[in-house]
Amino acid sequence: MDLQKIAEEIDAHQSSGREMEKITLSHPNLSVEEAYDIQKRCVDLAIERGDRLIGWKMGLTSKPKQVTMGVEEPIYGRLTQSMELTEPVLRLEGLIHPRVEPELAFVIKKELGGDNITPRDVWLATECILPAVEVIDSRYKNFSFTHIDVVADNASSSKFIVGDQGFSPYHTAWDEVGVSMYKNGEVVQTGAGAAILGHPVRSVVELAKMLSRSGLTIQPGNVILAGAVTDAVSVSEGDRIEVQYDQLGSLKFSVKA
Ligand code: OOG
Ligand code: MG
Repeated sequence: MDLQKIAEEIDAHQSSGREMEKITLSHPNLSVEEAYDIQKRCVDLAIERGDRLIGWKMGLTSKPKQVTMGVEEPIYGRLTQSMELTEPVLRLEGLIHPRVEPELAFVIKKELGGDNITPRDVWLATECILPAVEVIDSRYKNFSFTHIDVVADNASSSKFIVGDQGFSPYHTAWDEVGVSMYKNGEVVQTGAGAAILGHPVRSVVELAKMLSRSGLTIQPGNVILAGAVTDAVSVSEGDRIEVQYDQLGSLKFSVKA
């Protein structure tokens, strides 16, 4: 099996914003390890074109999302510079069927790695926590995939935005932070930090452990999206999204063509 060829195919769809068939239809025997290998090759292609790896995301860390997507296991993906929105506008050009979800982002200041990491290690290595919104956009038709497909497609990573204000890791109990997401002024989702594996810190623990299986570590300066607090919501041109986080203020952006 030519993993590079599969990566080049997925990369072409990620770059052009055209949907594709699931890779498991034509390659039914791919393993999870091979899917992560394909993910890395896709991101390496973006890096060759001038992009830069700036962090990681965890996905499918909440029960409601696992049930919605039909994949009952957390996954990770790679975040690059070009995915970060630097102004509060989501442009639809190059996207297929984007969905938005409220998240919390950890900014890491010390290398984190190994398979015996604990929450304490994560606190010692965390510079700050930021409110965040992730835009996911599966390259697969109907936003439908298996575990292997979604891992290869970089865990549906597309765009993300983080707040300007960082908060100390000790600012609040992060599992108790309530989140409300509004679309065009109406509440569309509510949840709390505990939706992320019981506590968002556990998501970073899990990421470090998963990466260590491939000999990788979280680097100083990395940003980590810990996973969605609620189900994701579809957006289209003209939508205004606002997410309010208890004690942390809100994040807003608009969706344009
Ligand atoms: C996979 C990515 C899920 C999250 O926070 O749960 C994710 C998907 O649902 O397309 O980013
Ligand atoms: Mg997410």
